[in-house]
Amino acid sequence: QWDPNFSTGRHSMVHLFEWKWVDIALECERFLGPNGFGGVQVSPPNENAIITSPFRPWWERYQPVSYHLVTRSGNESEFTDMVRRCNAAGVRIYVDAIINHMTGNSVQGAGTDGSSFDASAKSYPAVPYGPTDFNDATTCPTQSGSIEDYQDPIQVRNCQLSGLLDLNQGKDYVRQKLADYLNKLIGLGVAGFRIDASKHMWPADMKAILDKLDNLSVQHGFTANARPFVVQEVIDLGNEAITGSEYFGNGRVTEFRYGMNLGEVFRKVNNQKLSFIKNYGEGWGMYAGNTSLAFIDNHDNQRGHGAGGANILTFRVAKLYKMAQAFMLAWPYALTRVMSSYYWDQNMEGGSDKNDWIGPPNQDGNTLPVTIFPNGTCGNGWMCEHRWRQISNMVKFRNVVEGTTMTNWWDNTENQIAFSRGNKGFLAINNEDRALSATIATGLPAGQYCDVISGNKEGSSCTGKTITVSADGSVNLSISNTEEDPMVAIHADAKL
Ligand code: QV4
Ligand code: CA
Repeated sequence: QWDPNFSTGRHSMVHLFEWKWVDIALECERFLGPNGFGGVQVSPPNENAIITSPFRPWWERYQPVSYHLVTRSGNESEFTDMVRRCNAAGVRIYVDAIINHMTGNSVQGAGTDGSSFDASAKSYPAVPYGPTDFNDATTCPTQSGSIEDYQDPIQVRNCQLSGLLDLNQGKDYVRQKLADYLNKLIGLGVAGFRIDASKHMWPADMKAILDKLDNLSVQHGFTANARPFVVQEVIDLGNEAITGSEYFGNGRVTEFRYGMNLGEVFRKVNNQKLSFIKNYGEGWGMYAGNTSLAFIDNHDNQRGHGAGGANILTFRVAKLYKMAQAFMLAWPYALTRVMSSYYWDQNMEGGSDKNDWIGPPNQDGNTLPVTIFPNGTCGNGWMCEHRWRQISNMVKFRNVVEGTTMTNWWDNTENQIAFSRGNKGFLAINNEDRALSATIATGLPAGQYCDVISGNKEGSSCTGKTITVSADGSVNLSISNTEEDPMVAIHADAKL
């Protein structure tokens, strides 16, 4: 269902992509809990194929071998400990559930828990799955067995996505195995799931599996009868036979147009302008906010996989990225997810990154720990965008303004905008190549406020800019376009 089951007062999640369980537990206690994050999407915790060519790619984790909780992120006891500690810190855990398929049809080797499998024989003894548990020529209409035409819903569901052996979720045995796996996670205290490759499963089959799921566990702090949160990964840019709305009955759906369009707007391509986003969300034809998950980038499209293309904003274009994240977190649309990445050297050839496979920072394949410098940034190659002040403070902004509507929209018809959230918050962005200088209504009570983009409120002072709101609620605002972050954000909890 659609409710993330966050603890009170929290309203965003972060994808700690490829992090180890021990590091996520520490991050929940030392940063995410204290800074108002609602939850963490974790990488797939189930045993996956060990891919050695290329060497240990991030995407090996999208090739299940079994539902044993042993991967490069850690083992079952580490996973269990992480969920318990994060729940205790008020931070939920959402599992990336790979239930559409198993490994590639020609992948060999063993799994991360040592389990054997034989893809060519469609045999996964550690589950167990055998050939009759997979789609085949009786259910997939293509000769190749792969999806060939995305305008044919039967192929998209019953044939192989990039050669990944396609489970037949129409079978009770398969439905039960998948439900058993998800129920085990629920029993450990997990709050819900990001369901991978949902486009490639029939909504009714998914519902049959979801209906088998237990209520969330009360001893992990969930209210009685709480249902698991569900967000279904469906890439729907409006040009295929399958639409995200087919999945609304099961839970939320990823809204990829959100990040794709904002990438164009902030890069000012395709004649897009910032002033056009005054009705962003449903006004731009996107799904209803209460059934969507919004994000600027994800683990696929930050490296050219999935959807969004070259305009997707990532940590590599930090100035625009922070502006887009600030807008998303201040804007009253959808459930918001912040990406947290690791660095890799791109090798662009012919428009694509030959290094798009590179896995997490590692030593001989073993994922490196996340180290934290005294200034709060991360080492060992972890980007930690979620810890950037401009982003983490906007996660708090979203918490403060929850329940208010967007008011006082202002723009200069080009690339300077500002708006309020009721009488609780105010954001202004200057994406022009000249200064923003205007007197603008903030919706806020008169007083001095700390600008949470440039600093933090500490006691009764601000480590960044102090913004004065006049008696009539307006601000004489000037934002130079040459500032590191050409925007200002103030809110009720940052009043000095
Ligand atoms: C290769 C060939 C195939 C061939 C196959 C034979 O490309 O034509 O049939 O070998 O075995 C990896 C390799 C890919 C390889 C495949 C199977 O990149 O070349 O096929 O393994 O061995 C991630 C990566 C994929 C990766 C996959 C499995 O993006 O590159 O494939 O993991 O390791 C669509 C879907 C959407 C999907 C998106 C990427 O609608 O659901 O494509 N997004 C999700 C995840 C994504 C993941 C998958 C789905 C699959 O977000 O990360 O793909 O689980 O839009
Ligand atoms: Ca399928």
